[in-house]
Amino acid sequence: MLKKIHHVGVVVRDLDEGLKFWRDTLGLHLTKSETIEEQGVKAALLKVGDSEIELLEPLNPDNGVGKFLARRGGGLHHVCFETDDIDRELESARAKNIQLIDQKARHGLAGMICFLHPKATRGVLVEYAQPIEE
Ligand code: CMX
Repeated sequence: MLKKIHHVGVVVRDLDEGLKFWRDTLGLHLTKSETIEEQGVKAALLKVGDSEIELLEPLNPDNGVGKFLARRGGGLHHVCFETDDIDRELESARAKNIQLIDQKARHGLAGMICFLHPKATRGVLVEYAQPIEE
């Protein structure tokens, strides 16, 4: 079951510059920051109530996030729903013939994650995340 919006992804040109607004000006609390080579991004999660904002800086201009930045100049990138069973969620999406980006859940900043293709979701990139207890 999809439980809530876990985070909203926002693409920025420069993570530190992005933090100046989201953390320093708005006052959101930075909970995690990591370079995820496999996703080609530097990412940060900032808490707001029960949800988060995820900032993404592309590591190179040729990956999906890099092309998004070049084309749209940054801004809202994806919405992520939290689930307590990501494998079942993926199976359910597959059964509904929704085009998937990830055939299997993998590690991301928000835990185990997977993406549905924006072509199959009316133009909005959708992520599912199952947080990992730390
Ligand atoms: N929202 C909506 N549409 C998007 C999009 C987005 N965020 N990113 C790309 N698109 C659209 C493009 O506009 C383009 O549409 P048209 O064909 O109509 O022009 C199409 O998708 C293909 O875009 P592209 O620039 O050619 O980029 P790619 O196909 O190389 O990659 C995508 C697009 C979505 C498959 C890729 O970015 C991806 O796999 N994203 C998921 C992974 C990701 O974003 N990781 C970073 C987050 C890490 C984390 O949260 O942990």
